[in-house]
Amino acid sequence: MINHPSPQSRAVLVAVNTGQDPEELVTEHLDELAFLAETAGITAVRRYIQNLPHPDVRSYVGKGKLAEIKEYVRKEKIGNLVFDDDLSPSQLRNLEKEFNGGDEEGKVRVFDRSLLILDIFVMRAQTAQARTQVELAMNQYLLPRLTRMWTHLERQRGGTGTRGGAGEREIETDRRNIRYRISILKDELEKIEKQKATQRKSRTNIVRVALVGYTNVGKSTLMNLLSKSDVKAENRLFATVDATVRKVVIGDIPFLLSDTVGFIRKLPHHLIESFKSTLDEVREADILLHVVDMAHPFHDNQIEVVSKTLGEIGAGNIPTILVLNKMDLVPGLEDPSTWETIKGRYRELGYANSVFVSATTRKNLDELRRVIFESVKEKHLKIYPNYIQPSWEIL
Ligand SMILES: Nc1nc2c(ncn2[C@@H]2O[C@H](COP(=O)(O)OP(=O)(O)OP(=O)(O)O)[C@@H](O)[C@H]2O)c(=O)[nH]1
Ligand SMILES: [Mg+2]
Repeated sequence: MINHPSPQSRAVLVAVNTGQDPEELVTEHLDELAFLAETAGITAVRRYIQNLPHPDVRSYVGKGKLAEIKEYVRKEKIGNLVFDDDLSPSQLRNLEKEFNGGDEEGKVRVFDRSLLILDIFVMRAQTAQARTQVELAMNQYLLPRLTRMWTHLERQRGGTGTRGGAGEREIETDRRNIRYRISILKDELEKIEKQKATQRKSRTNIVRVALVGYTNVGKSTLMNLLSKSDVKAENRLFATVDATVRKVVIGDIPFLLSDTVGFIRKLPHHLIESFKSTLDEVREADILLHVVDMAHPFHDNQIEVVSKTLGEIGAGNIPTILVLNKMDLVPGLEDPSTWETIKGRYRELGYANSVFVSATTRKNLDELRRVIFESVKEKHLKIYPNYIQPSWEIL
C-alpha cells in the first residue's frame, strides 16, 4: 500500500513580487520560506508568486490568483497555505473564510510568516525563560486575530465551524482569557529577568563576547569549538532559541562567550519584544562576533538584516568582528590571496575587522582565536589596567 502524504504535511507558498527586489532575491526569499516550513515539518509542494505593486488589502493576492490557488489546494488536498508576509487580522479572516468557510472538507491552515516562525520557536524553546517568552509572543500575536484561534479551538473540539451569537460570546471570553494570560506571562518574565540581571551583575568584571548572525550560519558550531561546550548545531533554521553562556580562556585571558537565537528577515516584532531578556546577552556584550555564511548566495543581504536587527535591539554600536564562516564551501576561497579583496570590501562597509574561517574543517580557527584575543585583551586592559601577563602574547 502506498502511503499518501497527509494534507497537514504539505503546503503551497504564496508571495507577492512588488518589483522592488531582483528576481533571484524573490526566489531566495521563497527558498527561505520553504526552509522555514520544512523546519516546522511542512513540505512546500508549489509556489505562487503574483506581481503586484503591493499586497491586496483584502486577500493578499488578487481574486483571480486566489481562485487558482483554491482550485489547486482542493484538487491536491493541501492542508497548509503559507504567506511570505505578515497578514493583517482582516486579511487572515478573509482568507480563512475563502478557504474554509462553510466547507468542512477544506480545513486549510493559513500561516503567515510570523505564525510560522512562532510555531518553530514554540517547538524549539527549552528553558523556562524561552518558553515563557515564546508563549507571550504567541498570545500577543493571537489576540487581535482571535476569530481564527477560536475556529482552531473549535475544530479541535470537533465543532461544525458555524458562527453565531454563542460563538461571538465565546470569542469575547477567549479574548479575556488571553489578556489575563498575557499579564501572568509578563509577571513571570519580569521575575526571570530580575534573576538574570542579578546573575549578569556578578559578571561585570569580565569581558563579554556574543556570537550573533543570521540563522543557520554556524554560531553554535563555533560556540562549541571555542568553548568546548555542547550546544545543538543543526542544518535547520532556529536550532537555537535560548542563550548559552560559557567561560572561555584564550592566552590566559578569561572572557564570557554567549550563543543565542539567530536573526532572520522579517523577524516577528512580538518575538523581538518578548525575547528582550534573551537578547540582553547581545545588548550588554563588549564585543560581537558577527558570523556570516559565506556559502549563502545572499550573505550580504543577511549581513544587512543582522545589522539592522542589532540596531533595533540597541546593540548597533558594539565593536564587531565579522567572522566569514563556511569558507570550505566556497570554491576559490582556499587561496588566501583572494581574502584581501573581500576584506577590503567589508572594510568599506564599516567592518574593520574580519576573518575567514571554516568551523567544519577548522581552517583558520587559530587566526580567529588570535583576532578575538586581541579585541578581548584591549577591553580587558580597560577593566584591569595594571593586569598584564607576558604569556598573553603567546597563543
Ligand atoms: N560546510 C560547513 N558547514 C558548517 C560550517 N559551520 C557550520 N556548518 C553547518 O551549518 C549548519 C548550521 O550550524 P549551526 O551552528 O547550528 O548554526 P547557527 O548559526 O547556530 O543556527 P541557528 O541556531 O539555527 O540560528 C550545521 O549543519 C553545521 O554543521 C562550516 O564552516 N562549513
Ligand atoms: Mg544555533
